[in-house]
Amino acid sequence: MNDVASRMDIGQDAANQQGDGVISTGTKEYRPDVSMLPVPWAGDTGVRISHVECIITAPEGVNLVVVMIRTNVDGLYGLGCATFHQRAFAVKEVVDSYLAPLVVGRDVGDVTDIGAALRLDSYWRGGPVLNSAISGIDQALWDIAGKRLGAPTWQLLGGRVRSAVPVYVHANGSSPERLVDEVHRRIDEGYRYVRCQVAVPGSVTYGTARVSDESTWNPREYLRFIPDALSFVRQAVPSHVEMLHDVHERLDPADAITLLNNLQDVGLYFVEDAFAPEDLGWLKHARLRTNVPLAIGELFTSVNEYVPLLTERLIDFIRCHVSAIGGLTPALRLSALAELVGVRTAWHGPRDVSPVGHAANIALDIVSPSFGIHEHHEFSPAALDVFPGTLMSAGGVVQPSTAPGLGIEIDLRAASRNPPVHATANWHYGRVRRPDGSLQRP
Ligand code: GCO
Ligand code: MG
Repeated sequence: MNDVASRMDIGQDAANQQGDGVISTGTKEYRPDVSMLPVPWAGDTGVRISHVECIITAPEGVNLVVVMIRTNVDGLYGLGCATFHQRAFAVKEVVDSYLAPLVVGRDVGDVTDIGAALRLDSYWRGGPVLNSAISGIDQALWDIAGKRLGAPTWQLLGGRVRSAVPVYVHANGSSPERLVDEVHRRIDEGYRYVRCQVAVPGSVTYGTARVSDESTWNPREYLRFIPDALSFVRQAVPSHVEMLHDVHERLDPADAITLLNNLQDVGLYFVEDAFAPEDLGWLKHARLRTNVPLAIGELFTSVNEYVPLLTERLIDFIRCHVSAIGGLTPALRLSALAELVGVRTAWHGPRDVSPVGHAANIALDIVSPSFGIHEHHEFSPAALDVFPGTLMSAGGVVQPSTAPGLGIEIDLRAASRNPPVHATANWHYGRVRRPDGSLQRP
């Protein structure tokens, strides 16, 4: 097929829907017939992408980025999570200026090919900005795939392998005693898995206090303090309740191994990010010297980074931020590899993953034999207004939505009542310093 002709045909189709040959993607205008990627096959579904919009909203003071794909079928649209809250406006620019022109006019059924084309079109692949933008498109197409067939997306991914998704929530304490109170509060709410973070005297501790300009972090104090603190909590909490802990890469690698050894008898469900992405070479050494279950990977931005960690069984749980690797399609491959090598998934699910992203995580959890645990965030009423259908937990588990697609809607009026926060609102990861003034990696 003649490339230019096919571009023109498909472009013209999409353009006709707008009536003037020009398609608007929020802030930008472009002519799809000169920019769209052609495909050497005819559309299978007959349903085309007609409009792409990238929405940033901050109902909880954190910028959530969501891509909305409209189609030439009245009322048929999809939503995908593209949240990288530290660089939200950069993601929107990529969607508006680069990805929207490439996908308008494409058949909505070409989910895998569209994602691959977007990844390769920039020549340099990956990175959290590009991947988050691609994830927004990818998840929105999976949402549309479900809606077209009138089925929840998770049914298209292979169907249930479990009756519900057990979740963990966060408990933070200003002291070990306060942390025990918090964990009990979580138990009373029905949770059975709790991530435990506790303030270290003299340090502004990850998970327990807002980082400010004067934030200091003393890794050696943390190393000395945390094993006894977590042991104390362990003894005060019923044994059926699983405790987790996030180191957030705040130790030198040799100290991380010492910490893991000292936590050996606490019986944690997993210890997260004991090593920074720069220090993964230490995992082999950690494996030989401790048997504490290791969770890692929320900072990874490519499925390929996981391959040696999985095939060499260097970690126990994958903590991938699904939008940072490009969406549901790559995450499906990753969960399949995890299943083959006996590693479990624990997709990253803090408040800086939108309700749409959480629903995508739940879709993966309910269909994956490799599922381990789901990180749950209890969204506020303001977030529920923006995203009707947001999944809530009950009795420590989340049920997947039975609505077609991912099951999450967006109320655009509510979104505009909760506009983005300024970029500086998230400028704190470069401000945490050690007692000698040097920077501490987040
Ligand atoms: C977690 C995380 C988050 C991150 C945050 C960064 O395990 O939930 O570490 O709390 O710090 O997502 O933006
Ligand atoms: Mg973490």
